[in-house]
Amino acid sequence: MSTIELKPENQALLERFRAGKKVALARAISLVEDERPGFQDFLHAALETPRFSKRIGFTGPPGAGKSTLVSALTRAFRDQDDEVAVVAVDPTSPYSGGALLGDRIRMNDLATDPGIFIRSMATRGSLGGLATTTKEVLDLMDAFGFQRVLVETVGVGQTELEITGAADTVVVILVPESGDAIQAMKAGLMEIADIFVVNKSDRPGADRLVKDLRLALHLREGEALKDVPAHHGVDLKRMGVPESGTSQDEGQSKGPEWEIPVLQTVAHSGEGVQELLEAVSRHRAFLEESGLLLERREARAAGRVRDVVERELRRVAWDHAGVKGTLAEGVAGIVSGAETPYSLASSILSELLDSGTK
Ligand SMILES: Nc1nc2c(ncn2[C@@H]2O[C@H](COP(=O)(O)OP(=O)(O)OP(=O)(O)O)[C@@H](O)[C@H]2O)c(=O)[nH]1
Ligand SMILES: [Mg+2]
Repeated sequence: MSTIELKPENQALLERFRAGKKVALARAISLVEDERPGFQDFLHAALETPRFSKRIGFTGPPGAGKSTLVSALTRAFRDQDDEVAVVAVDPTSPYSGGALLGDRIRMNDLATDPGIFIRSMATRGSLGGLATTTKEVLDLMDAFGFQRVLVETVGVGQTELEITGAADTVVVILVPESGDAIQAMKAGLMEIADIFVVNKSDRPGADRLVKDLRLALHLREGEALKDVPAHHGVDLKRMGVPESGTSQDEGQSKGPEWEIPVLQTVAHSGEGVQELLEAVSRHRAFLEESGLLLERREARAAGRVRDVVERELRRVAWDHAGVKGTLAEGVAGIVSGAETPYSLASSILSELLDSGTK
């Protein structure tokens, strides 16, 4: 791996970052968020020695109690002496472009503990999706050496599904008000949840939702098995053999299985938090024993590479002087009918490919 020489100020920052200075971490995050000169080199240097936090993602509808639950878990992890980073990812408001929610304030009581680092960030780019920058910030948290990184994202439709790519364990938080299990199924939450939590279990309807979810999970499992041929299309979450483990499965190792638990919590009183903590540990053990942890890390790495390549391609394309000219000159032709967006795009692509990538 090539060692890149950093700008002197970034080198100094890297040294303080490696020495575990929280101020340096905060600076490094700004460097990355603002995409300041040399930020990619900085990330390269910071990630050269791989380090992995135990990452847990929390997603669910607005107001489900995600932050309250994350706070409670953070306290529990601190009791085990783990250093914890919390990243709260807010959706970009289509109206103001700013962060909608002030999680930092709600988590204030944790902010004085030096073993806790809290960062709120607004997503940029696609609504609710995890921006490349967010993933880079999470990588920085790993590199800094936190034992735990907790990521909170607001589920606002399909877009929360990206949390699977960023976390080892995904906790989906639902509340009695958030609708029934069918809705959860439709929203794709069954596919991403490693653990379901029904929070606000002090409210009516919680038991019902728990029952529905358990039933839906069982049905889904039944459906999945019915369609699964012996060696293909096996749900990765389940890694390996169907429950019945018939003789058709010879040749396939009988790996451990994960049954998605449905837990109940009352986040603000701490009820159920211990059970959640245990479920998270069990899932961790499962990830390690099944080999799924490695698989998820590799999938995440592939995604990160794609992100970086795409960002660079975009930059190279739109910074290219020739391309700028072709675009500026060509648009009038589209309006007049001499060109179409496709013919102009094709000229631009030829221009880029002919000139290499610089
Ligand atoms: N009754 C009840 N209220 C709760 C529970 N957990 C959280 N709350 C309250 O629900 C409100 C929202 O809690 P948050 O933790 O901010 O929820 P969130 O999911 O992080 O919200 P956003 O980040 O805004 O989407 C707060 O007023 C909490 O005190 C619970 O178990 N029962
Ligand atoms: Mg929140």
